[in-house]
Formats: sequence, structure tokens, C-alpha cells
Amino acid sequence: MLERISDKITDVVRQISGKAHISEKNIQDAIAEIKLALLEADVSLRVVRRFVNRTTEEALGEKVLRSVAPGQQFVKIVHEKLVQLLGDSRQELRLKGPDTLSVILLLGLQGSGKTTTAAKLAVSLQKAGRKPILVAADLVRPAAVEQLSILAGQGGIAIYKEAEKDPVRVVTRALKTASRQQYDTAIIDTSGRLQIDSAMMKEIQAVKKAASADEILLVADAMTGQSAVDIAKAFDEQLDLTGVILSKFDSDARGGAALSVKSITGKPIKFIGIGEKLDDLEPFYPERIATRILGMGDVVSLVEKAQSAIDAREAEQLQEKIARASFTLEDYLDQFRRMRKMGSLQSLIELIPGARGAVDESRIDEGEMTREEAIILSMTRAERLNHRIIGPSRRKRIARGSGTAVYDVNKLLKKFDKARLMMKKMTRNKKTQAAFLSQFGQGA
Ligand SMILES: Nc1nc2c(ncn2[C@@H]2O[C@H](COP(=O)(O)OP(=O)(O)O)[C@@H](O)[C@H]2O)c(=O)[nH]1
Ligand SMILES: [Mg+2]
Repeated sequence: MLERISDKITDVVRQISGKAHISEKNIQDAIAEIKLALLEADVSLRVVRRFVNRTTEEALGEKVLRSVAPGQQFVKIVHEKLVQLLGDSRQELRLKGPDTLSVILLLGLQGSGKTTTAAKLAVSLQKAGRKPILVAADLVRPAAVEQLSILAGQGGIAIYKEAEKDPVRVVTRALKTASRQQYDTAIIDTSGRLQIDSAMMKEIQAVKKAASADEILLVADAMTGQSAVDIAKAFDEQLDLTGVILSKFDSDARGGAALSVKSITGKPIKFIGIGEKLDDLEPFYPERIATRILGMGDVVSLVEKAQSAIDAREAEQLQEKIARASFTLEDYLDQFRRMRKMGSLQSLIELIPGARGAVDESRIDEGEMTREEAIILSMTRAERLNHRIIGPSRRKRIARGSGTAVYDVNKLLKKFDKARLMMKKMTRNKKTQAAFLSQFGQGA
């Protein structure tokens, strides 16, 4: 979503941060370019102006021009202002303790992603140890209840539904039932319309009253750019939102919505939807997004992602192996599996600082990964533990067993040797780390 804007701004930042001396003119030029990038990303003019004014004022202060590393000082200011723009700190959901039922109400236009987001949110709360129940209160769209049921089934989440036409009655009974059955969070999926109209607003207002919700979250489609922000404003004026969830953040739209929602509505973005699957919901961290826009890499996200895929003990063992250079093909195979758990390789690599330029993403080939996996699986355990014993006749056998050519086996073994070498340097250098990761599934 933020790629284009990030590419532009990263360029500006790279140029200026490398300079030993910078002039007022350098700063003004850099800010002008950042301004252009923001406007191109569909950020509203008002928001851009405010950002530009604040950044200019601070950057032209003596502190920057006279500092030892003026370029970096400047980048730091841009970063700070971007974080401010995005909403300062991460805003968590404000829910009650587990003994009382908390209520989350999801609102939005039709197709914005409410139903999907309701299920995603339930899955993430369940993972966090809460006991959520979904409430099917979109009684307008045919099959909306059915859609939510299916998603609930997929995520292993409880659902409250009934054959009824009045959402207020459904919500009232649902909350009673949820309390009685000791659920701690009810997530209500409501009906939307194709555009904001008074019938929808009236219905939602009635549901809101019945629900006395702890969180009133607008699900807005990030793909619609500036109009997502206008919609947020309109909903907020009538319903007093507690926050916004930007869905479809995985699209290649221009990102302006993410950058303007907070400034325009004053309401924080709490989550972003990054795909259609139930796991594709992420907390929104202004700091990390700003870092990403500036091309500084989203180190923290990467670390967290990796952590959920590798547990701490495993990681330690792996590190030891790397240090002793006793990393085997069996470990290599393990890595593939972890990579898969972490999601697409591409999205992972993007998060590594400095990796974007260093890794040729177009060369990453998940098919190659599968081929390599097949080759390793055709080896005996002894061969995996000590790849040096794999001579010509073993190579032939492995190729036949994995449905590949001897050439492929040779290639993999060569690559593995190279990877082992790289791994030794890995802990010392981030770029090497990126290059190492990019080894997986990459043609030689
Ligand atoms: N790529 C992507 N698609 C999404 C996301 N959230 C929802 N969708 C898709 O958007 C469409 C509409 O979603 P739905 O939940 O039915 O919207 P609703 O009408 O507001 O309930 C569905 O095809 C979803 O799979 C997201 O974060 N990323
Ligand atoms: Mg729906």
C-alpha cells in the first residue's frame, strides 16, 4: 500500500541524510519533494500543508543546520512529524476485564470489509486469550448472516444469529445470551449501504444505543483513498466513533487514507486489514508505518513476525548452530517451513532495513523453494546432516527421487554452501541477513 510513497520519500531521505553539510535550500527542496509525494499519495491538501509547516519550522531551526549530522537530524524530524500525522502512539482496544461483557460495534459501507473484519478481530482476540462471540446483525444484505457463520466456523468462533429482521432486537438478545454464557467480547457485524444514507444511519444509531458499545469502529476501505477519509468523517459526526479499521491495506492504492484519517477525524486507526484471510489483521503502529515510509525498514514488525514463527528456544539453538557453522541441510529445510509460516517471502523481505534495494525481489521464486524442498526430502538423514558425503552417485539418486535433474541438486548444494558462509556473518550485518533470507527459493 505504501510502496510508491515510500520509494519516493526514501530517495529524498537517502540523498539528504548522506550529506555532511546541508543548507536551508537543501531542506526546502527536500520538503518540497516530500510534499509532492504526499499529494501524489492522495493525502488531503490540508493535512499536507500542516505537515509541511511543522516540518519546515523545526527543520530550519538552528539545531539542524548546526548539528554534527544535519541530514540525520532532518530525517529524525520528518519521522517525528510523520508519526504525529499517523496518530502518535498505538491505540489499543479499550475493553473491559474478562468478567464483564465488552462490546465492539463494526460499522461501514457495504463491501468495506465489516463482516470479514469482524471474524478477523474475533480470531485475534481469541488468540489473545479472550472469549469472543460474533453477532450477526446485518439483516439487510441477503446471505450476510450465512457469510458470517461460515467465517466463524473457519475461525472456530462462536456466533449468535437468529431469523429476525430487526437488528435492535437481535443485538439486545445476543448481548444477554453472551453475558449469560460468559463470553467476554461481543463483536457486532452491522449492515452497510452502498453510500451513506439516512436509513442506514438511523438503523446504526438504534443498534448503537442498544449495544452501549465499548468500541465503535468504522471499517473503511483503504483502496478508496480520500473518500475513505470523507466517509470516516461523516460517520464520526453522526456516531462518534472510537476508532477506524482500514481494510484492504494490502492493495496498491496510494496510501493517502492511512495518512489522513487521524488528522481529519481525530480518531485513531486501530487496525489494518492486509488480506482476505482470517489472520490478515494487524494492529496499527504509527511509529512503524512512519519508519516504513521513510524506508528505514520495519524492524519491530519483522522481529515479531519471526518470533511467532520461531520460538525462543529454537531460535537460540539455531543461533548456536550458526555460530558453530554446524548448520545442516536439515536445518535449511526447517527454514523453508518457517518461512512459509511467516507468510510470503516478499512481504518479509520488505520489512528488513535496507533490504529493499539489496534484494532483487523479482528473482524470488516460491516454486524454486518447493523444488529445493523436494530435493532435500529425497536425501537420507545422514546426507542431510552432512552434505559433504553427497557424491556423484548419490546426487543422481536424489535427482531421480525428487523428480529433478542432477544439475538442480548441484545447484542447491552450492547454494547451501554459500548460505552457510553468509550465515556466519549474519548476526553482524543486516544487509547480509537480508541477502541470506533472499537465498531461499532464489535462482542461482
Ligand atoms: N484484499 C483484502 N480484501 C479484503 C480485506 N477485508 C475484506 N476484504 C474483502 O472485501 C470483500 C468485502 O468484504 P465484506 O467483509 O463482505 O464487507 P462488508 O460488506 O463490509 O461486510 C470481501 O471479498 C473480502 O474478502 C482486506 O483487508 N484485504
Ligand atoms: Mg457484511
